[in-house]
Amino acid sequence: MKKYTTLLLGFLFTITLAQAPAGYYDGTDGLTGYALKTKLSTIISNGAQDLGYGALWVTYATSDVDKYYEKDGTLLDMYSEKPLGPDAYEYTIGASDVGGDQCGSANQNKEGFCYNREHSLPKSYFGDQAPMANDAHFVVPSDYYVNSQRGNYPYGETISPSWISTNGSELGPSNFPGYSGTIFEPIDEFKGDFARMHLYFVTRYEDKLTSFTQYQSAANPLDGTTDRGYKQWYINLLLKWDAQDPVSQKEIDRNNAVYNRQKNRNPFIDHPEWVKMIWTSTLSSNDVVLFKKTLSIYPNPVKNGELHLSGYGLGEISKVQIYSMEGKLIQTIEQNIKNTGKILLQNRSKGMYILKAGDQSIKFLVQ
Ligand SMILES: [Ca+2]
Ligand SMILES: [Ca+2]
Repeated sequence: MKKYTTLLLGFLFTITLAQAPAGYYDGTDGLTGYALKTKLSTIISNGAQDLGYGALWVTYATSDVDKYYEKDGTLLDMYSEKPLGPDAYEYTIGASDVGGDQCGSANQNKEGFCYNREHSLPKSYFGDQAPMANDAHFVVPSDYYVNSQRGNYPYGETISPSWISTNGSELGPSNFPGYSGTIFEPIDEFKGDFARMHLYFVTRYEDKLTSFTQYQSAANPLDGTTDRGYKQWYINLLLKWDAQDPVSQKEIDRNNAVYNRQKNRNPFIDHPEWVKMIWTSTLSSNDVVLFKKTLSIYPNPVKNGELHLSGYGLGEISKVQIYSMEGKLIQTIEQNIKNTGKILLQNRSKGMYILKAGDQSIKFLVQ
């Protein structure tokens, strides 16, 4: 009985932490569409504090700690974290003069050297102005080198990456309907996290969006409107990512930690249902099927050099290729791949690999 009580208390505690303060979202009842968005914009702007750019380092010490993967108290960097582990490197939180790995003035162009502050919505899209530039709800800690590779490219999806980071984040031409320029694709684990950050941005800064048109470019997904906020292809992308990677405990904790610092919240973490109540996707069901990744690998991690592929459309696939994380082709399997059919790996070295079949890429770990 005592055990159940403890479990129940733990459960209640978690739920309590996940909630916004009583009354925070007062006035939203019955609202939908862009009227709801405008009300949320007022709510989350009210009392929001701009702590400045330097304060982000301090915020990260509570908002971006790995309590979910290695659970080792190192920095949780979404551009280098490998959910299946092991990470290629870990960062100690804090400035270098106190033993941390925060970037200083002598940064090196390689992964794993230091972490800095990444505007997940590039700062060039809004002229690097405050308070946007200092907002921890979408400015996150990330590896310096991956951050610099990403540059000012919008997020998107690619099936032919020109560059892949150690955790599988990709740079390449967009394959997402409606955009064909270069994009940066974070790993699946964090796609919803970034989608909800970007939906927060066009809600929090709704009254400033028209002024950002002076920074407009083909790569900039902001559309200059106060309501929808982004070009339709980008809304389609964010809604897809929001649906495929729902709110996690990591995001709930992060929302609370940022709230404790800058006194405003991301409403789409507190109320995920509001995303679809405000925005509408124009992706046709064909597009959704075309871009739905249906193949899966098991077991993953792979043991004994044997992996099995399963999923829709396998019968039409006659070639499977396996790549290293650096993009080097390791093995080509040219045979009719049967559902749950076995593939024997020639290279059984431990590490992360990518399997490509048709237009799909799947990452897997060899143990
Ligand atoms: Ca980690
Ligand atoms: Ca996630």
